Amino acid sequence: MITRAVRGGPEDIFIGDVNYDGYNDITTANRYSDTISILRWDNISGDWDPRITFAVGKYPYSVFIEDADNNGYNDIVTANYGSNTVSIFLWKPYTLQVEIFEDFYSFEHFNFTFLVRNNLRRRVETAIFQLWWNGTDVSSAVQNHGNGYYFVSLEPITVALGEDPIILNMTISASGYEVLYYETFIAIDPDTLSGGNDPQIFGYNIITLVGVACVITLLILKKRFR
Ligand SMILES: [Ca+2]
Ligand SMILES: [Ca+2]
Repeated sequence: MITRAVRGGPEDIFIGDVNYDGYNDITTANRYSDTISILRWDNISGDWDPRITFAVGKYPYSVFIEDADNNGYNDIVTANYGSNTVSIFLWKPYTLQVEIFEDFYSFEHFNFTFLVRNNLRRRVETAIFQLWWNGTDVSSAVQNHGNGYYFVSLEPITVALGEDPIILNMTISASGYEVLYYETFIAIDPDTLSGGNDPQIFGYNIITLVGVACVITLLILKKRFR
């Protein structure tokens, strides 16, 4: 048997997915402390996270998890015997964040590893990418490497001085999150790639920036100081 502490006077209990991550959690209505306790299941650690406590109305007798406002996300409601009220906690979806964790450029491949986390910095392992490289759908090239890492190898497109950088844009979705749109502009000067004789140093001679103006400015500066 496993025991977990909650707040004073647990009167009712309900198991349901309170944070819409696909895993059921435990919620109790705590009659004598006018609170609910939530134990969220953490599938990475294989245990429940420490309890979260929320104040509700007086003498909560029952708690229930269901989508109360019909937006597709579960909410938590309690019936409060002592105050003739219900307390309603509406679920607010987490937001996704993505960053380029690693990149590598050569004449054969442009390789990227993206790290996907939520706004609580927790890694998201169930993200689905829609990815366009220079306007071409390359979504099927994205590989899920686990632990929030997603790898993709793209056909190289280089950009000479004066040409526009190449857009890499994507939408990232995962259950329980609002869809995220992300884009970056990539300008790799072919001179930069051919400048190194050792392919292993290619990854260091790169220019990756967000924003067309910045990229072009830097390319010009780079040429000037050569
Ligand atoms: Ca859950
Ligand atoms: Ca809802």
